[in-house]
Amino acid sequence: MLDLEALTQAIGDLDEGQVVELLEGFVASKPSSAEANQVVGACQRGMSIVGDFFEKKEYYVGDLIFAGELLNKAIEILKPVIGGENTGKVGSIVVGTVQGDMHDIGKNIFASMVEAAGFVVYDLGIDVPPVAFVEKVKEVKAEILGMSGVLTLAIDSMKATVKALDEAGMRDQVKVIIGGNPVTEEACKQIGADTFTTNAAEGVKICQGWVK
Ligand code: B12
Repeated sequence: MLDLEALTQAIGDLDEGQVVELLEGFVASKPSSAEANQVVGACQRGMSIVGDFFEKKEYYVGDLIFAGELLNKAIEILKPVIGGENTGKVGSIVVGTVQGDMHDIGKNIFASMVEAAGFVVYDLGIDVPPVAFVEKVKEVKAEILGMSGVLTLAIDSMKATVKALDEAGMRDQVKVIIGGNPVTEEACKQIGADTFTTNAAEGVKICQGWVK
């Protein structure tokens, strides 16, 4: 198992060479998906360090952009080993980053993992307006809607989306899960989602439970 703290630190330091070396060694060791999920968690914590430096004005927007590219590269390396266990119980899920928010790294991680677990995934991308979520859920008769967002304003967009589902008379036909750094139990209640998580692997397990 690789040194998780060293990986978190290397991401926080934006040390691409070290990140790639650690991850390539890890993938070559043929890890279990549980170990791979721990590595995703270490990457996530590294991004929090980047966020803290940004808040303290030690990193700038250019560093955030680089961090985003670095994490996308990390996830590409990890893709062959991450993913929920494929239970063969498939369902369909619409995912997207909510209106006003361009952050898609966490959403992409969740989408890859839930797809690896056997779900049919309809990924609407970033900055998705409520009406687009509603139309897609209706079109593909999705069992689950997964919304992602990391900006504080994402909470309002998630709430507007659940309201739009309600107004379309569809709220009872679809389970709603939300993810991303700012989601909490309180936000979940306020939004009217069924559940929330800041851990993609946990999100996959919840979705599997829903389509049993
Ligand atoms: C990388 C980054 C960027 C990149 C994004 C690149 C990309 N392609 O996504 C870029 C440079 C574009 C960017 C831009 C901006 N950013 Co930015 N960014 C970040 C940073 C450093 C990391 C975010 C991230 O990828 N985290 C790692 C992922 C893996 O974590 P995650 O999203 O939580 O996902 C995990 C779980 O939550 C879960 N999950 C996520 N989604 C879902 C969905 C479902 C359904 C499920 C089940 C699970 C799930 O799975 C993932 C794995 O476990 C954060 C700092 C931080 N602490 O978050 C700031 C941060 C989010 N950004 C911030 C800001 C301010 C901005 C800008 C406004 C900066 C600017 N002045 O322009 C813009 C906003 C643009 C916009 N409108 O969206 C602030 C937000 C403040 C706030 N409270 O609103 C933060 C917190 C930095 C800070 N501390 O100030 N950013």
